[in-house]
Amino acid sequence: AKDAIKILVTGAAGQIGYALVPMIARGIMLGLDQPVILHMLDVEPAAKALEGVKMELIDAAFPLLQGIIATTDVIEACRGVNIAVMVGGFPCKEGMERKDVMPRNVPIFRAQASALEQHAAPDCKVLVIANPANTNALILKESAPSIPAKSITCLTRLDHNRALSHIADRLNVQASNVKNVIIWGNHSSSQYPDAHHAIAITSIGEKSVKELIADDHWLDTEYVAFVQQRGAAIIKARKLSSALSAASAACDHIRDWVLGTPKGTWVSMGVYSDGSYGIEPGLIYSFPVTCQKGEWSIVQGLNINEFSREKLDATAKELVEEKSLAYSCLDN
Ligand code: NAX
Repeated sequence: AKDAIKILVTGAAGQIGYALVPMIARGIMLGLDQPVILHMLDVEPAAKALEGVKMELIDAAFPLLQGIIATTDVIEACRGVNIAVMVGGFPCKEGMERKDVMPRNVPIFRAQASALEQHAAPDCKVLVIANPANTNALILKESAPSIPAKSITCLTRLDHNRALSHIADRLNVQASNVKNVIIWGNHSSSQYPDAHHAIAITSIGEKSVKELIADDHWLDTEYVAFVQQRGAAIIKARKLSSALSAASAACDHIRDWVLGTPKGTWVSMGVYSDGSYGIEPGLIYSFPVTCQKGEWSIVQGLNINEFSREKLDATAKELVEEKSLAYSCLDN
């Protein structure tokens, strides 16, 4: 039998945490033959609720779940973890802007970064979900210099999955028959959902989505806006932000990263920019990536037209602004 993998979920008493931990315990993240040990972290005011989540996990008698740690101690939470899913943070309440939450999140991510650096497994893979996800991931990276940049990512897979589903809906096919959309840039409304390179599997084989839809105007306008604003639409409908879809996307992200992407398929991940596609190095930016043997690499050589170029640069510009805002909080 395989050794158990230790998975940290921060903010585990929250909405996403509540949807995510049972998925992990059921083997949706790492496979039905992979035992797991859950490390759940939350803050003191949520300690009781966290204990309740632990009780439910026990009651579910998950065959793959070999252990549960529920704690408010960040060091205990990080000890020996192989995977860290960072969901907890200071929430952006109504009327607040990024510049208001950044000073709250910077110290959280700094502290958690050093706990991971000192106590997690050396090859620990980190996924940041808490918003502003890209910039929180960057703070984590900057605050933990011994963790390789390749090990720190942020979640744009939910946006990616939304982008797949919306094409599938338009073409009247299953989402699993669409692939290779791209989310470029920031997990914010400046992101660029790009279907110019997407492919759909139809009864006559693989076809370009651009060809099948034959409406570039729709792809460049309504489609982009739909995906960008989907998160807001969920909040309007549920009075709460996306949780089950975010948890499911987190499982997709980690599964593909650890077990590899299928041949001929790429996915979107927020990763440390190396300058690919002219994006300033040193930003956590969402790119199309393939994964193999536990490592992601940015898909190279895609043709970027003038329209897309502008969108790629606009979302990069927003990330540069967030970065300088975050750095100004670091100095204090
Ligand atoms: P909730 O407010 O339900 O849960 C957050 C949990 O984090 C709470 O239990 C809170 O006590 C805990 N927490 C706060 N500070 C902490 C700290 N320092 N250490 C550990 N735990 C801490 O929010 P939820 O709906 O679960 O969303 C969590 C985060 O995900 C938010 O920042 C949200 O904006 C972000 N999202 C990101 C998405 C993405 O695609 N990247 C999509 C979904 C979601 O909006």
